[in-house]
Amino acid sequence: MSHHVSSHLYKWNAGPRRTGHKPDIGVTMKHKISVVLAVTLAALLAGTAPAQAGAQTTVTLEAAASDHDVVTSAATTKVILDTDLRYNTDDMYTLMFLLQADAAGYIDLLGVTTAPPGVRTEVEAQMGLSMLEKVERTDVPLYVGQDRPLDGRWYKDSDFVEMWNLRLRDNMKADLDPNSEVDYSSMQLGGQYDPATHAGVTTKAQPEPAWQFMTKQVKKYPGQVTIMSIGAVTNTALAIKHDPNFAANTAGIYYMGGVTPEDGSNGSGSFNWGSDATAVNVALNADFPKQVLIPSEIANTVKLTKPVMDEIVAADTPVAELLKDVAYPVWEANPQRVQSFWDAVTPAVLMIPSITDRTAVRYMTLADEPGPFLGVIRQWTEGRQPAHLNPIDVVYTVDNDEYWDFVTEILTTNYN
Ligand SMILES: [Ca+2]
Repeated sequence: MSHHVSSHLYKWNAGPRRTGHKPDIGVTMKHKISVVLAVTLAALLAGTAPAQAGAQTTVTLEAAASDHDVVTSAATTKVILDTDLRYNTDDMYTLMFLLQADAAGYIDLLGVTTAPPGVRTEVEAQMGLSMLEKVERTDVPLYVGQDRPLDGRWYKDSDFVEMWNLRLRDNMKADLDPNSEVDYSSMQLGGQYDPATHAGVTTKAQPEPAWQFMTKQVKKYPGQVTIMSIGAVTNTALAIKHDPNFAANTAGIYYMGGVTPEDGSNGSGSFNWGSDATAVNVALNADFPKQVLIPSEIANTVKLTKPVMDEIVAADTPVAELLKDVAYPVWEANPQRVQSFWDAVTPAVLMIPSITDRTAVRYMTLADEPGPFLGVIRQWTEGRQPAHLNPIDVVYTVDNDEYWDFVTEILTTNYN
């Protein structure tokens, strides 16, 4: 749990550490001042000083105050984030969003698992651990996920890859030669791999594979764990295959996945879903109590711009400091920059269901046989679906004003 981050980039002082231990005192807070008073009072009752550095805090907050209609709380909503995490991507913002939501008491973030298809999951883990150290949140455990698609056969078939002119990512290339060693230094990481941001990272990933963490947590907290799947669905599919009760015992799954046109016509697996179509079908067909899909098209309307970044980086929170150091320079260099915010819409839909503008129930499956249709999504509207398919709640748009207001509130509030 040490945080000897040697990089000169990260200059804030480590303040009092929050702890991962958050028993519920069963009080609904209306105002932040009440929260502070309640913490002090409860700490006094418990015979401890409030919020001292390194002290085990003996109280928790039901939830911080918000102008938004947040329906979740840490007591009822535990989240596992399954992510192809890299610096300066929407996955990084999603993690920061969830860390702050956890600190606010809106959710309980149980852990982070790394997923394809961003870069190799070990590299994502390294980036994730460095992010968690930099924002002083090493209380959140990180697990390495499986790199290879569930059904890796088409990646192993070089003739097929060549015939269809497929673009292979590095993890897929490695799969073509199972004996090859991974050379991280030569990986094409889209300019996102910066050795300086990895210097001095001492936190280790947890020894268990991602899927096992998922199954254990769902067993431990039946009906309370939401899987937030913002990469390929490989780890979740493995959890389903290892534990037949897994899906039914979750609270549900929220995906950031394929392209699913609102008119019901065929879609595509796109980045997240297309890289492991077999795994997506395993999950879509599993008996989750609830499945919510935020498709890629959401990014057509949800864009991060500099005025929002200006507001975020002006805040005095470790999360804001991290974003200021690693993300803000590109906004300063190009004030007109617009960044798609795919994955980071997902936490808002979970916490504020009323933020969705247009939704519909769809039934869907992906073509998962090797061939030119691999990854194509066939979807059905309500009443026309094959009987064996599960309903998926698809979110087409969110209220942009409310979304950015909530994102800004979450990322700029110091909840400690
Ligand atoms: Ca992602």
